Amino acid sequence: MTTKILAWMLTMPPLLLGVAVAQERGEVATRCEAILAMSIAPPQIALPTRGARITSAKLIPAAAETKDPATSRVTLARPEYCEIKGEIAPVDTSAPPIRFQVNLPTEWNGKALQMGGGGYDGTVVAATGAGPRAPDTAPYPLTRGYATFGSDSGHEGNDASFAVNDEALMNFAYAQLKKTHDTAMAVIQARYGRLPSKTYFFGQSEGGREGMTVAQRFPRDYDGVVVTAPAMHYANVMMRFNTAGSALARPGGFLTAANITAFGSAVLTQCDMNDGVADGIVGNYLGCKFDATQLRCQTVSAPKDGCFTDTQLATLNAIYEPTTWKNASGKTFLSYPRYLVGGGEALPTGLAQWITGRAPLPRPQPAGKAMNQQQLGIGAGPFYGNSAVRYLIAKDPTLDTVDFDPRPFAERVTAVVKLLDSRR
Ligand SMILES: [Ca+2]
Repeated sequence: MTTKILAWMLTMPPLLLGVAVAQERGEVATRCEAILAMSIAPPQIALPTRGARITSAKLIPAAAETKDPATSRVTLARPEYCEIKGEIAPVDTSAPPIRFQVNLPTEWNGKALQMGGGGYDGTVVAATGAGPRAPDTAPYPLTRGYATFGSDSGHEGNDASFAVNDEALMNFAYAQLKKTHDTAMAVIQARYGRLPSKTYFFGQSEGGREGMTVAQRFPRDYDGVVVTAPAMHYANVMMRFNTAGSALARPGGFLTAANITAFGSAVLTQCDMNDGVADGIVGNYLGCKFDATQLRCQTVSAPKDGCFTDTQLATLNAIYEPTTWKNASGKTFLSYPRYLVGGGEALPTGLAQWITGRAPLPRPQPAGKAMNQQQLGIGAGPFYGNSAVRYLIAKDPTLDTVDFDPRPFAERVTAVVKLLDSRR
């Protein structure tokens, strides 16, 4: 609301004041709904598309903070904003569209924020909530007046099955970030009559890779990028997950909850004091030279109390060892250093969530969508890794990925790494 209108209203009696507010709200709603009629032509988007269309435009009223009595989960206050949903049409008609959402606050601070996804993406990032690792009570970016936007990255579903389509893979890798950005800029221009003075990107994990990707591929579009835990070596992360999943699926190779507890305790025993303070935090994780042999069971025939058999120690090694990918002639075409041991392994968000889950990958492995992470209780990593090998690399939804041999796929792995990894 401008100062001029405010000054004018202060001179009016209360009844007329109500009428003026209603009129202004009506104008804001009309301006929002008018965006539904807009279409974005291919030249307005710097990478090839068949243009974008708006599928929904509605004014969302301001909402106060709420707390879910069942979960105690707090949803912070949101301001009045215009919610725009739409689709960017692919060039290849068999590729999925990029679905996006742009949120235009009535009280705009003149700036914009693009938010990234997670895992394999596959759901529209609404961008109406908190940024990554934001304090619980920090007002949402939208509430602070940013025009925010996000997308589903050009496919639906949090698995890699989209990757059998080249345009969908390129969209996921990087192109959708630019296409979504350019489309959102056209929508912002239509609503406010000008482009943002500053544009930022927030993302975590896969969204962090997206942030590093825009910084490397489209640096002129952004004034700042904020990322946490960026999965920059994405293809490697996914292939490594399959290596871990393979070790866990071998006979006797699975790690139990007791194993993980014992491992976490041993890490703290060996490395907590490296930083000079016994506080359960391995501050000097680079100095943690963890010796796993201390976890070996004394009586291999009767492992108990979380001790590790030799097969389980091999699994632990497989989870952390360096990656060396060789082609069919034995030449190394890609390598990555080992993972670090640094505390937090036994937290619920540690190995249990990311690597082991409740059960190993089943053998034989069910095909495609039947490989359901939740139903089968597979760790996130082995699930993602299986999906990566099947769809990103081999394009075979029925492939059993345990002990997958990448050698025949060296060319494809190299191409996928070039597309997906933020290492330009
Ligand atoms: Ca410490």
